[in-house]
Amino acid sequence: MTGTLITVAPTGAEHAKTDVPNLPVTLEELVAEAKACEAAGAGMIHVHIRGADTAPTLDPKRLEDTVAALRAETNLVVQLSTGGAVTDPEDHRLRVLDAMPDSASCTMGTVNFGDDVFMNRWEFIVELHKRMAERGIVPEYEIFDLGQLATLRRLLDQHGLPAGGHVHVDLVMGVPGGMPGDAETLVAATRAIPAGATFSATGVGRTTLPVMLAALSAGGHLRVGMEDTITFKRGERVRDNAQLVERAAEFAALAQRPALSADDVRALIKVSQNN
Ligand code: KMH
Ligand code: ZN
Repeated sequence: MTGTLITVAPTGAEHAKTDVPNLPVTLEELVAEAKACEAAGAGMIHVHIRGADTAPTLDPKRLEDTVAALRAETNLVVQLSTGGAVTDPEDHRLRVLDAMPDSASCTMGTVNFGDDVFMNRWEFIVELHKRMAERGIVPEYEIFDLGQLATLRRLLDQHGLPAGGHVHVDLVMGVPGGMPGDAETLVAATRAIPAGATFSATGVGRTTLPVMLAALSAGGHLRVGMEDTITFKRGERVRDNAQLVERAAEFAALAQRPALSADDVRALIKVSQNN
């Protein structure tokens, strides 16, 4: 692997704008952050949107407008979250695909999520996987715990490869209730990732740096962003998402695997150029 896919996850569904005033929640804020992150080295954006009240929403029109604006203003691969917030019902999460993003997240199982539960039933996972395959949307299989990699193998064995034929996995590490964010666990995960698949990794909160360094040394790609961490270093809040992308791009360059352009990312995870 000669380059590094850097995905930015700028918003998420968990932080409140009142607690994190620099969190991008309007379309204008999101597009501005996306442009800065692309300039800093991001190739893909993992998108959660907010409503006018700044609360997480899966409103279909807002999702469509978001995909259109990101496509018009950036060259980033646009990935919508089908995870949404822990309170989102399955039908709303499935409906996200109607906005026809290039890619969408698809989590491989239920996991305790802090004091909440992030529900992902087997039948729901299968439905997401099938609908993405029918529409040519490239999934990113989100893995919060090691057993979810067994679910991924079961999914691929029973229901075939995703759109484009390539499997890309994202290890979301350090969520309270999921796998720890450390090098040992990342290596264990790499052993269970299907042959030929690519993976990226992100560590939430204080696991950000250990996971980033472990992922790079294991040949993986990186996800960073304020969805996963709002602290840049001990005692210092993140300035903006581009600051996190810049740091990831610097680490990737040091590892002699510089940040991939959005077009390189399309080629890597097999996103159709028509999207
Ligand atoms: N917000 C979490 C409950 C995803 O985007 O697919 C789920 C999540 C995963 O962020
Ligand atoms: Zn997400």
